Amino acid sequence: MNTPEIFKQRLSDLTTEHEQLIGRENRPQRPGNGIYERWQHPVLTPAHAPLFWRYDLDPATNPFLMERLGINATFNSGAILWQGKYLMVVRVEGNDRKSFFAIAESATGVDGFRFWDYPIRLPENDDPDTNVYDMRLTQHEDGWIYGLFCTERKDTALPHDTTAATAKCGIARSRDMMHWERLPDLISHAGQQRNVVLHPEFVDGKYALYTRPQDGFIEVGSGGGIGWGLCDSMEKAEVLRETIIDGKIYHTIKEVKNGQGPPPLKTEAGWLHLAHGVRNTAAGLRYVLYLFVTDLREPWRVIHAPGGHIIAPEGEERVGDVSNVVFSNGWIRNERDEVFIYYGSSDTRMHVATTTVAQLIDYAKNTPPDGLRSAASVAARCALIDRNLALKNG
Ligand code: M1P
Repeated sequence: MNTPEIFKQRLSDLTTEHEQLIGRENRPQRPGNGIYERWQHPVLTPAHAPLFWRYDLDPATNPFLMERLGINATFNSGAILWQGKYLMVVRVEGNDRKSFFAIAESATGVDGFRFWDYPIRLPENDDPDTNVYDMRLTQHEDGWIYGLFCTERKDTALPHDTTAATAKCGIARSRDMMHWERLPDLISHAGQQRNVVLHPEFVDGKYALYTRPQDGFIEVGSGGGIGWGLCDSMEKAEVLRETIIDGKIYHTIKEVKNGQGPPPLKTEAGWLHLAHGVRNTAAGLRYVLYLFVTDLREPWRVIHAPGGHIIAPEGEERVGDVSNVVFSNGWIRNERDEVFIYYGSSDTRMHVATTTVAQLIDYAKNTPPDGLRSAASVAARCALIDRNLALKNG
């Protein structure tokens, strides 16, 4: 084949493959665990990125139809139900390791996710971001949709360490998901900030934030845990005091660190929270998701803390750029009180698990808390066995 033919054939093959991937029907994996249904295929992969983001489609300048700007990963997405559509604000990472945000839309929430034509052109502020990632979307009662994300920059205090970064909470807001206004970064007074999430309602007339004060990526310093702080304004956001509401605990799924996932969902039983917990292993860090519930009037007070993880990496989810990780910063409750939990696996791709508010509340109330000792775990299991054998034996 000559070069124009190669170009034509490749374009046709790539287009067919891409459309097949986006049109691929997804199915729930049954019978599942009764808490949620995992879906068979990832809902978003790097291959979902439009061809026109990756290839120069002009045969004159790209006769071999080479990929010019590869996409390495599509993961850790914020999520929102917007005008009847399921939207993810995806953390897209190029081959150059820079992350950016782009919106992918689906009519069903479980398949058919297609990126909008352009990534979000997030305005920078005076101190440009080196890398931005993991946006949490909050539809606040003040009328704005806020996107809180991590902004990383070189740590200038350590000029010779090319890996040293500072992490802060960047803030943007929108009314239409298309135009984004950048606000100053959150000022906090306790270490670095990743995983900051805006509570959807005012608390005592103030904006309320879930924070994660920590000295470094692993080093906790004086902080660690999911914090709670109030601030007067999002236009000059500053939390003066952070109180840990859900701390790290020895020999649990959140022994090394944890962080709030998406904004909590308001239910009759309290605020439903999804979070990630991290422990260390000989094979490296292991990230899992867990659930807890806080009081409706006092969202900083944990009232149900089911023990253990609700979602841990399984199968292909266990392998990727950063293996053995599941991470969620987006979920959607629809008008039928169904909940779509979007989670990234191994910093590579996005998945969905579906459930309902009723199931999550049942899980939260009826899963025994972590007894923190093997003997307590055995006691909880024996209590279950006792009840079941009594049932069986009449
Ligand atoms: O690589 C795993 C995760 O690491 C960070 O999460 P955390 O700050 O809680 O450790 C984030 O960079 C996240 O994006 C990533 O998935």
